[in-house]
Amino acid sequence: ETDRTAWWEKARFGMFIHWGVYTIPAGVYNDKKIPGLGEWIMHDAKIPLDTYKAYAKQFNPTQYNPDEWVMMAKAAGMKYIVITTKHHDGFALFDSKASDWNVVKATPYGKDLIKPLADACRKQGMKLGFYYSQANDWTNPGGAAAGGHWDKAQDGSMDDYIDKVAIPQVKEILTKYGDVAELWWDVPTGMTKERAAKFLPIVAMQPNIITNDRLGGDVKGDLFTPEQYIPATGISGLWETCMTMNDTWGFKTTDHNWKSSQTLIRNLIETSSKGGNYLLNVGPEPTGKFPQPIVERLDAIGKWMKVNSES
Ligand code: FUL
Repeated sequence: ETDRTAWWEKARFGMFIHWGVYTIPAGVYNDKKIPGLGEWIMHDAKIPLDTYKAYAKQFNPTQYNPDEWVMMAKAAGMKYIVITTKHHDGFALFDSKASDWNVVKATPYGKDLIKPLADACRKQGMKLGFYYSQANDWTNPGGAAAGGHWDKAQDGSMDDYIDKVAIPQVKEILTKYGDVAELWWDVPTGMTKERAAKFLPIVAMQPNIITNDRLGGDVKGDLFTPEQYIPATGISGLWETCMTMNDTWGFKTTDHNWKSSQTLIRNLIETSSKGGNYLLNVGPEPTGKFPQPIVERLDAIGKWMKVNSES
């Protein structure tokens, strides 16, 4: 334990939020149900860039109420939130000068989604962390795609993408929204040591930030990140199990395979008893609302926490 990580080690429970333009197709493309993760639909269905980008014109989360989100997380006993500022589809949920494929420029909503969440978290004493897909970017030219590109418009130099999109955007999210508690890199396709090293001076602009182990290029980070499982005992470093409530991170209309509240509570108990944190995912609808099964589960967890947790 260090001063920097002490709060995190006591936290035990956080909320992961996956949100973006993939909530418009929500698992269905050309009248076909696309199996797999909702946020991977562009990749898995090989949707052309123009077609996928057009979904943004329908992304209008007028019911977005970040104060309510934070209240729900808090009531469930969660101590921090990590939200996707940009997932693999390249769509930025924040105002960005580095790419026009962002919520302000590309959607009818036209407003930064991260700023009001950061404000709500600050007001309610909730820590806020950012997920950022640094390597996989399926719409900004030159961005990597696990398995290769499927549209000519994706072609370009990955180094240019890193220098002109990823680095400036990470700088934006780490300088425009106040203290950032955690930085969640993901899927380091094509991430060499040289490319990874370029991010480090920017990360250092948030001296108290906690980073995960997915930047690539042999950079270790603070957190080991078991995905969809709880590891055996005996892990020495800090670790954070992330997990979905159904079978997708991003909202899908076709996924009803929800874990019971009892299972989720048991997972939280098992994770914390083994010394890890449980980062439990919610995938909001395109309107900005949490799906009802999620609201019910957060509520049930909160009721249990009220009786059984220290704070
Ligand atoms: C994975 C990603 O590819 C998924 O879409 C999701 O974000 C998960 C937490 O990490 O590796």
